[in-house]
Parts: sequence; C-alpha cells; structure tokens
Amino acid sequence: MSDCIFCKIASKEIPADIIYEDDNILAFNDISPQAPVHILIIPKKHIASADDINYEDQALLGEIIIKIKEIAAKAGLINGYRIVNNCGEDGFQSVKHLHFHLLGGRKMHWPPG
Ligand code: DGP
Repeated sequence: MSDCIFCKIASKEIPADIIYEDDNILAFNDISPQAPVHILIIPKKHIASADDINYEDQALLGEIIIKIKEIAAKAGLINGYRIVNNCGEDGFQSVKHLHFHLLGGRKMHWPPG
C-alpha cells in the first residue's frame, strides 16, 4: 500500500528503530511510547486491521504471537506485559495497518480507557 506509513517502514522508505525483522514480520519502537517498553509488531503484508484478518493469515498470526513472546523476553519483560490491538474507529486505531502494541516495564491498569 503506497500511502501506508507502516508499509513504508517495512520497505525502509521511512526509518524506524527496528527491534526484530524476518521475511514476514517487523517489530520497531513506537514513536510515542506509552510505557518504558513500547514495541509495535506488524506483518509486512498489508492487512488493514484485525477485522481484515482471513483464514489464509492463520500461520502468519500464529508466528506474530509467538514472536511477540520472544521479543518480550529479549526486552526483559520477565514480570509480564500487555499486548494491545486497536481495531477500527471505536477501537481507536489510528494507523490502518494491523499492528500489535507490546507494552511493558511498568504495572498496567485495568480497565483500559
Ligand atoms: P494505533 O492507535 O493502535 O493505530 O497506534 C498507532 C501507533 O503507531 C501509535 O502508538 C504511534 C505509532 N506510530 C505512528 N506513526 C509512527 C511512525 O512513523 N513511526 C513509529 N515508530 N511509530 C509510529
């Protein structure tokens, strides 16, 4: 997607502080961190939101979830962390490319806002 900021990060048109990369997945620090650790994990494939995930994406989504666990361990989040996906307007999704927020390094609160 030519006008998608996360596709541009994935193709290195826009720089980011990259934490992890493989053929299918990219992880990079959020530009506006909400916790001491705030990493975004995206599929390189453009999927607009969680609502746009299809059964053909099952393996990719499984890889992402396992990779998030590994990234959390490497970031030293031994005491837990939060994985967030904002979906659509009511979910407060601002970037229309599927991404998971990995938040950690402080005690989280519940319920979220
Ligand atoms: P969401 O509201 O769930 O769509 O969160 C989008 C996140 O993306 C938000 O926490 C800020 C982050 N973000 C937006 N633009 C950029 C960017 O250009 N670089 C990086 N590293 N993060 C970005």
